[in-house]
Amino acid sequence: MTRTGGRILVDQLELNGIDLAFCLPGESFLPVLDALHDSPIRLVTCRHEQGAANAAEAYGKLTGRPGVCIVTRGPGATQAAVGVHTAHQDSTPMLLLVGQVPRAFRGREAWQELDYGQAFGAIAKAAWEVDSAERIPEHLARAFALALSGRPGPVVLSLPEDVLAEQADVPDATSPSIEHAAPRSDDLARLAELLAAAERPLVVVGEGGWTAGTGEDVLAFCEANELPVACAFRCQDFVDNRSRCYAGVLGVAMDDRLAARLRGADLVLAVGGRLGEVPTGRYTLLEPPRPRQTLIHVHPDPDELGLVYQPDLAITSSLPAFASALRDLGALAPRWKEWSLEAREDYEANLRHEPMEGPVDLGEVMAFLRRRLPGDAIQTCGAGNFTVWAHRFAEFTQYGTQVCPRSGSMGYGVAAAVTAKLVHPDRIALCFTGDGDFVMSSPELATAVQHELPILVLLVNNGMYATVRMHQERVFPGRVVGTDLVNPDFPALARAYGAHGERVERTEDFEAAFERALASGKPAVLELPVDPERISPRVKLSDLQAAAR
Ligand SMILES: Cc1ncc(C[n+]2csc(CCOP(=O)(O)OP(=O)(O)O)c2C)c(N)n1
Ligand SMILES: [Mg+2]
Repeated sequence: MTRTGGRILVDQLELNGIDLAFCLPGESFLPVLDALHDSPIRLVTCRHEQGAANAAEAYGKLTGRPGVCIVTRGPGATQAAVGVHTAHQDSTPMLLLVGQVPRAFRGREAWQELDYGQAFGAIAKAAWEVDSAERIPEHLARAFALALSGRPGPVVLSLPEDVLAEQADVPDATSPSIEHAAPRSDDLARLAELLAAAERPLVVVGEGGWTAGTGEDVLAFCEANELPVACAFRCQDFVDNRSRCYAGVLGVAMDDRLAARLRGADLVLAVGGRLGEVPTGRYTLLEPPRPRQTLIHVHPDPDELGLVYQPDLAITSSLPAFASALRDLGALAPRWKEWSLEAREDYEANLRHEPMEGPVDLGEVMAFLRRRLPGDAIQTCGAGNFTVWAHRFAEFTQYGTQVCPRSGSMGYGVAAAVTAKLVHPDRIALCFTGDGDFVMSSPELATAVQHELPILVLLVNNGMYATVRMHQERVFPGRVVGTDLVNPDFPALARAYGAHGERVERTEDFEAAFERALASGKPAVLELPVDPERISPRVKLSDLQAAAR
C-alpha cells in the first residue's frame, strides 16, 4: 500500500507510542497535518514555536517518551530552538520535526531555507535531513533510538516538503527497544568498599532517565544506611522529600549549610546528573577535574563519565537498573546517622521563612501551598528570583511533579503547565511565573483557553527583572539599567484571553483567591504584587545598596 511521506511519518509516531504532539502550523508540512487529521494522536496547536517546543519538552519530562514538536522551516525552527536547548541541557527526549524547502531547491538559500544539521548541530543530540519518503521509517526509528538512548536528548529532523508529499510503499519500522546497561557486580563491590571507608558521604541524584521506582530504590538504600540524599537543581521530585534522609536541593541560591555539606563531604555518590554548574555552586563545591571528595558517578551514557570530573569509580548504567541493584545491597554497617540527621535538620530549618515586607508574603503563600496541594500536583516555572521561593519552600513527594527547565530558560512555565494538564487532566497544574517571565510565555495562555485546560498561574510581580537587577546591584551598585519593567494590568490581560484573572492584594487574601481560581474551572492567573525591596528570600535591595556604599 502506498502512503504519502506525511502519513508514513505519522504512522511511525503512533508506533513509537506518541499520543500527543505540539505544533505551530506551516505550509511546509501540510501532508503531516493532513495525516494527523485521521490519527489518534492529539495535536495541540500553540501560539509561538517557543511554546510548542517547551510544551513538547515538558511532555518528554512527564512521560519519558520523546516530546514531539512540529514547526515550519526557517523562522519556525529558530523560534523553537529554545526548547531544543532546554531538552539538551536537561537530558530530555524530544523530537523536533521541521518542514524544509523541496529537494530541488536546496542550496539556493530558497525561501526560509536553513541547514538544520548546522543550525542545530550544537544544541541537539543529532540533526539531519530525511531525503526520501521510502526511508522515513528508518530515519524515525533512528531518531527515537537516539533521543532515548544513553543520555536522552533532542533530535531534529528536517523534512523537505516534496518528501512529505511523495508516495511510497514501505513497511513501518517497529519501535526500537533500547538496551539499558546495568552495573557490574565488581562495580557494586567497589562502591560498597568506598562507602564503608567514608565518614561524611552524600548521595546526589540527577537527570538521565529517572523513574518513580528509581527514586524509591535510592531512598530505600539511603534509609537502610542513614545516608543523606540531595537533589540536583530542579530534580526535587526525584525522591520523597518527607524522608528523614532527604537533605534538600543543590540549586540556585542554595542553602549555605547544604553547600557546606557538599564541600565537606568525603564521598559523593552521584546517581545520574552531570554535576553541572548549578549543583556544584559554579564548580566550587566539587572542583574539577579531580575533586577532593571520593567521587562515584553513575550515568547511563559512558560519554558523560570523566567529561568534567574524574571519578574514583565510574559506573555506566541505566538509573533504574543501578538503583535497584543499590537497594539490593541493603544495610552496610552504617555509621552516618548523626551526619544524616544534621543534614535533615538543616533542610527543615531552611523550609522556615522569615517574614517578608510588602503586600504579599511569598513564604506564607508557599506554606499554604505545602498544606493545600495534593502530592500529585504538578509545578512548573520559567526563570527568575520568584523561583527561589517556589523551589526552596516547596515539598515534593512524587516523581513527575516538578517540570521546570534546568537550563534556566525564561518563558517555559505556561507551556509546561499546558502539557501537564493535557497529560494529567485530573491533577492541578500550577505555574510559577514572574512579571518578566510571564510576558515571554503568555501566548500559551491562549492555548490553555482554546483547549479548555484549567492551569493555574501564580504571577509574582515586582516590576522588574529582579534576578538581573540583584546581580547588577552587586557588581555595578546603583547603576540600574535595562532591568525596570512597566507592566500591563495582568488580571485584565488574563480576562481578555478568556481566563480567570485576579490580583491578590494581601497575604491573607491568597487562600480564598486560590480556591476561587481552582473553582472557576478556567485557566487562571493570580497576580501577587510583592515589595521589590525583598528581591530574593534572603536578600533585601537596600542591604545590597548599603553594602555597596
Ligand atoms: C530566555 C532567557 N532570557 C533571559 C534570561 C536572563 N534572566 C534570568 S532571570 C531574568 C529575570 C526574570 O524576571 P521575572 O520573571 O520578573 O522574575 P524576577 O527575577 O523579577 O523574580 C532574566 C532576564 C534567561 N534566564 N532566559
Ligand atoms: Mg520580576
